Amino acid sequence: MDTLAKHFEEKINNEVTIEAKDWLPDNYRKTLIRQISQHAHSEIVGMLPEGNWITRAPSLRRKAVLLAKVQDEAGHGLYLYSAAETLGISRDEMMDQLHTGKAKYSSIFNYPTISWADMGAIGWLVDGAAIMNQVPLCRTSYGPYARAMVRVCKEESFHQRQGFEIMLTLSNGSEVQRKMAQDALNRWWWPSIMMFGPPDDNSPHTAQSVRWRIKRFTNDELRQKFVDIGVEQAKILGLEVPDKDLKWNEERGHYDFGVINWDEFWNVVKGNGPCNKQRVETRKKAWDEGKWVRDAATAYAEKRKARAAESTMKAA
Ligand code: FAQ
Repeated sequence: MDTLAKHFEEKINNEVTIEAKDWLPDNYRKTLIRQISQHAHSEIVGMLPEGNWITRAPSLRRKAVLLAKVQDEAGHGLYLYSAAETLGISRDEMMDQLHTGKAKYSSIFNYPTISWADMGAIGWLVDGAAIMNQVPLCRTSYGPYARAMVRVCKEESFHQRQGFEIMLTLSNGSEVQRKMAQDALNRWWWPSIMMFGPPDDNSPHTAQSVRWRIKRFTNDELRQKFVDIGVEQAKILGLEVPDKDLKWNEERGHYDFGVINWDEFWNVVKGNGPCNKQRVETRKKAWDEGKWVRDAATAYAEKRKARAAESTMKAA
């Protein structure tokens, strides 16, 4: 092993964060670009299912909260794209990969939001799953990613609480509202536990990512933690988790749960979920329609740079 690689390994083993200017093995860089850019794409595609309900929120308070949440997701995309850029990929390249299907985004955002209760279920379950996955990422080995995650997690906690509160209000409301909440739980539970990715014995990246301390837990470990917490939270809501095989296992100290439909998961990941085409089309349209804004911002930045250079020359 050459000196640079040895130094890198030592840093990883001693929990010293890797920074943008450090030497990195090529595959470490590639893995991070893949994971961080896919994470960023998930944040901005994730704005769409909830954006669908901003104009139909049931009160001004709910509308303001939802609007703020969706804006937060855009901010998360921004921190993450910026973190990925430190690894040598441009924003345009990442966008191209999203638009051409070369890069993935989370499977969960390919499901439709058909009732107001879905805003509750997404906040409670989807943001809940995101936090479970992302809190350990605050200790990921790449510094710019870890630091971005600290702020993201603070905001995700607020998102999770607002979702749970929507579910609590609905489940304590009229019979129709309670049914709406149960229906949302029925539709979002399984896709949420799929979010953690394929099982460990079918996850090509987990072992190496855990060795590099990019991932701190495996997909199955995080999924189990999420199920254990989610089932207890559903009890508080008085709702039933749609899994007849769910059972507390005294020996393991965890809930056993039913078999996940991995065919459905891969089908969605491959682009055949209920909303995949619509999501990518919407993103492409937003990108095309935003071109004039990017052009104007670039022209303005260039002009300022030229002016600053001119005044430095004059002063010299
Ligand atoms: N969907 O070997 P692994 C959010 C792919 S943010 C689609 O296990 P890895 C906030 C995977 O990319 C949600 N594809 O891979 C929010 C790989 O394909 P590739 C996103 C998936 O990377 C809330 C292949 O399968 N969070 O929700 C999925 O070690 C509400 C093999 O998988 C993050 O991205 C999936 N669910 O582990 C926003 C967190 N799972 O790349 C709005 C950071 C796996 O070889 C509203 N990412 N695949 O073509 C991670 O922790 C990891 O990347 C995993 C996957 C755990 C997602």
